[in-house]
Amino acid sequence: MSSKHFSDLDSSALPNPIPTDVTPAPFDHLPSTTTSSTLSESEEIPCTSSSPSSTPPPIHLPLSWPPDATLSLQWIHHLIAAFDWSSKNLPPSHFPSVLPVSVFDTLILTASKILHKEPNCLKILQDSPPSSDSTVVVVGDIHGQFHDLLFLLQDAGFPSENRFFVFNGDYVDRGAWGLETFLLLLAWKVFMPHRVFLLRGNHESKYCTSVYGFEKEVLTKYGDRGKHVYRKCLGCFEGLPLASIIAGCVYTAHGGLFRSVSVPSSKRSKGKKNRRIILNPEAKGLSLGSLEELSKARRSVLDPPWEGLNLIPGDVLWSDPSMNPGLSPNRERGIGLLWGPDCTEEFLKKFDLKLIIRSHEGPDAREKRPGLAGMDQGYTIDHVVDSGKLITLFSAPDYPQFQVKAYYDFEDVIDSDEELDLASMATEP
Ligand SMILES: [Mn+2]
Repeated sequence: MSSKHFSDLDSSALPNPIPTDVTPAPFDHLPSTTTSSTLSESEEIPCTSSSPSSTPPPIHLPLSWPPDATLSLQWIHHLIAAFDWSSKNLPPSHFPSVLPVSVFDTLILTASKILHKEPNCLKILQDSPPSSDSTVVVVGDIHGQFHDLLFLLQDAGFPSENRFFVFNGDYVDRGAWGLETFLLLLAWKVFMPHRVFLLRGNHESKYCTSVYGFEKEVLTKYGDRGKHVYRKCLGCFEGLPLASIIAGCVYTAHGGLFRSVSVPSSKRSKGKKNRRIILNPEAKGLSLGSLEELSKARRSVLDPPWEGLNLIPGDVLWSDPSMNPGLSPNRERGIGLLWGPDCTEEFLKKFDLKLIIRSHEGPDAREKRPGLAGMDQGYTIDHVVDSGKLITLFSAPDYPQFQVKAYYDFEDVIDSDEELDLASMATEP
């Protein structure tokens, strides 16, 4: 595909966002990322092929944590070169010879500490003057397509003092390099915590990663230390913030809008009988939640609940727009909501916003959604209302992509995460 699968916020919504003084970071020492080799799992470390990607990167492997404990741009270049090379030349089980568990531990601990402290809804460029020449690049689902992430970073330019990135979740599952993708993003987060922002997707959860490949990928790559690595990843997922507001006018989240969970005091005092009104998602009076409610939600859950009182994380991560007006339970997915153009208008107007950017629906999901545009260009404009627009953004081109054997049986499991298997989730400890 030739189109961009990410969104440069170069609309009038943002103040003067076109950078003039930034050139893309050099990739010239890296092996080509435009071709991808097919790799069999039995392959030994090849160093004799004439393929350019077979040349080991000019860095020392395994990677080590910097002695002064401070990540540098050079360290990130090394990480990229090492992951790009190993993804094309090493069997997955040799991954610890590239990134030892001890280095993984330090990276994920350092990143988790930063992420857990962030608020549910990040405020990005909040106080930026209108003359700011900053750009914000918003990225949709990546789903383990590491080489596409490298292309995207090269094409948009690396994060920098005036180039911000907001990643809209779904880093892992389906693609074969979810670990490389997530770890590179964590490294950027540690290196530039106020320029790179990582939101949670519905796949950053225990349920999804156990069905769609990431757990198996981690166990394959880290062997007998795999369970430890997988647990640390789940702990980090719990810390990911849910949403962002950019320059006071753009709301971004993986799924999108969310319900109000506030209980009118008159009902609360009536006790148990009326509590059922809140617990039943099909109850009348489903209404849009506020940014204040979003800020108070408890996001540290392995799997966002689809019942009970803590429903906002599940809505933000799983909901979809609809062309039908109103808010209704998302029966296709079994969790989250469907919201109509009237809700988009209500939300934008109430919070003085111009744009909603959400992700979550790839080409396969969109094929089954009559009335909504197909995901062939990487984004769709779904709602156009008085106050602004709603965009769906998906950044995994040619998805689903199986350049190497996927870590889940894509013929056996459901072909989209449309139908959340509630029975299976309920049995999870
Ligand atoms: Mn998703």
